[in-house]
Amino acid sequence: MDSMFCLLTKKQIMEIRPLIERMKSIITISVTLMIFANIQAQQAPGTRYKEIKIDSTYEHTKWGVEPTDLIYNFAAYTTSFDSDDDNNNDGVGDLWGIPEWVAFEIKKDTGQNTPKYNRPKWMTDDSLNTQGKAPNDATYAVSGVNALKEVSSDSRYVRGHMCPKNTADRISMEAGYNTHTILNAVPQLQWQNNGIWKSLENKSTDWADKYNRVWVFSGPVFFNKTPAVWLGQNNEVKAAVPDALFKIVIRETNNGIESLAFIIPNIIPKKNKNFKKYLTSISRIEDLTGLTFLTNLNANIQSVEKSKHLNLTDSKKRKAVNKW
Ligand SMILES: [Ca+2]
Ligand SMILES: [Ca+2]
Ligand SMILES: [Ca+2]
Repeated sequence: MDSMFCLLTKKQIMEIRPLIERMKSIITISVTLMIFANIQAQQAPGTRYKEIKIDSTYEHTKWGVEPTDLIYNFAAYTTSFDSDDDNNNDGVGDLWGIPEWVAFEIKKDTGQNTPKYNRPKWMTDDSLNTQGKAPNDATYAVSGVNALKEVSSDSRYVRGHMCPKNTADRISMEAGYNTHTILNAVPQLQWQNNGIWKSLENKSTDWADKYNRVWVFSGPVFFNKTPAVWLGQNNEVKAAVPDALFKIVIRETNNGIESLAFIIPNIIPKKNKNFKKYLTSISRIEDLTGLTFLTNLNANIQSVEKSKHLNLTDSKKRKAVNKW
């Protein structure tokens, strides 16, 4: 009986061996596909950058944001650049030539001094530029009008950082250098960029110093979800000019999070640096952009946090910001 059982088992094994081999190759192919899909989900940055050293103690997308488009991870930030998907749901794909959101964590300044270095030149992403998806210098030169003395340098569109260079310099020179990419820039009116926007950026690093860590989401807002103004002429890749910029700043507390959300119009004159007046709710930004924030928090906490600061009076806005 025993020997017959052994014989049968061996025979059975021989019979099912081809099946086992087939299953092994299916598993190998599946694992390979899964690894490939993971690589696909995160885009490979071009060759122009300084070395990208990812520091795993930074959790740029800790609180979650959806949807994602072309995702690039840098040391100082994560960016989701617009692909040829349909942004405004009119059934036709569109290319904005800018990121849809940029997420970054800012840590307290440790006093570790990144040596001073020359402000880098803006970089395009060669691969995306060749595909007609990312603008280059020529696109932005449309608004350069440097030869026109009548037009001051303040009243033109420039590449505005979403994750600021100063913030990234807290990590390293390479991290700061790698903020000067089209993957981290939207057209901003220079006086807005250098005025109210800069004040809010500086305040964000101050908050990181005060609270050890803060997290920022930043990106473009198009009223009615469709760009009205574009940079770029003839065959240049176009870049959509946002009507406004959003910035959401988050800090962790003992019982959850606190957040401040702003929508800053792209036309605020340089002398007006009062960003407090532009405090709004995260829900308002979600309505305008179609993005969903704080997706890593449970639904109840999300809805409480997102409805804060909606339709406050100027004096209540001031109080809410001053509490930070
Ligand atoms: Ca998109
Ligand atoms: Ca698109
Ligand atoms: Ca469309």
